[in-house]
Amino acid sequence: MKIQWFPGHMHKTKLALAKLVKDVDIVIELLDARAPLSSCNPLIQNLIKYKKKIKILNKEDLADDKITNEWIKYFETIDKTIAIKGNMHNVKQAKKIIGLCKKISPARNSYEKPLRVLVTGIPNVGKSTLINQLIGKKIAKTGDIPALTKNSQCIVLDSDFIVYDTPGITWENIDVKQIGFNLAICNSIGKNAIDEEILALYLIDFFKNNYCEQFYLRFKLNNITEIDSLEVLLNIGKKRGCLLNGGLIDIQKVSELLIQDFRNGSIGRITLETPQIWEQWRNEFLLEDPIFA
Ligand SMILES: Nc1nc2c(ncn2[C@@H]2O[C@H](COP(=O)(O)OP(=O)(O)OP(=O)(O)O)[C@@H](O)[C@H]2O)c(=O)[nH]1
Ligand SMILES: [Mg+2]
Repeated sequence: MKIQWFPGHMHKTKLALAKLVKDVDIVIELLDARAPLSSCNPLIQNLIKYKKKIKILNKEDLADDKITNEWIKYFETIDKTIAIKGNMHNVKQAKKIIGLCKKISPARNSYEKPLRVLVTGIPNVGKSTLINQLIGKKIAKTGDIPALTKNSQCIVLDSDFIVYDTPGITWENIDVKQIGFNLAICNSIGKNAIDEEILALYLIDFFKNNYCEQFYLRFKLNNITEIDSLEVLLNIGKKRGCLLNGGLIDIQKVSELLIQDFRNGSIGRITLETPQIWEQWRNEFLLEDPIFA
């Protein structure tokens, strides 16, 4: 099942990024810590291949800390990239990131030679939020909707430090179902690109093998491994009062509720993929690792 979500402004962004990348000293790429390699856009990897870069596994407050550490190690050893955790609630992170950028490009430190930093990544991963943190003001528009930022924006942090906020970008054809679904679950794909019921059933299948206890606790369920996923979804709907007239379960409503519970961390800190799972997919789907694109 191919997922296609590449709205018009992303074509423009693709061209703008290609141009901008040439003019900056450092690229900060934000990944979603809950799906680090699914959120590693191959199109971006291609553009930033030869640049100094920092990968930030953002929204780490929503992800499984142990697996985030594994991913950090993965990017540092396999990709030889600086990788750090990102969390908008961490008030110290702006200072740390600015310090890191200055350390990477020490020569760019004056009005004549300002340090130019580009922030990029898939939609809704937290780019504009990070920019606002870096500059200490709410200049860039933020919100929990993929593709909120539609145009690139240059913001001067200091006379010697410039940051660029850019619109989130996906890639034309997301061929592997798991990647598309993980991106959609993390709310980085537009609402119309995939049906919520399909997504909710996929998520239940995931919870049958991962984080079972947390899932059971959240929805007051018993063992679900032997139960059909639709049955589980209907059961959650019943418990949560997602009912239509006549007492039927409102499948759309319960699907949205389940996905939203995942997105806002109500089920717990969950990561959808590990380096080991990625290895399996790579063999199964003959995937090229996006970081080697
Ligand atoms: N839990 C959590 N939420 C975050 C974090 N960073 C950003 N968000 C939230 O994620 C949503 C998207 O943030 P934005 O900064 O608008 O994302 P963006 O990458 O600029 O999105 P586009 O412009 O649409 O590509 C907002 O609701 C933010 O509050 C984080 O570290 N943790
Ligand atoms: Mg934005």
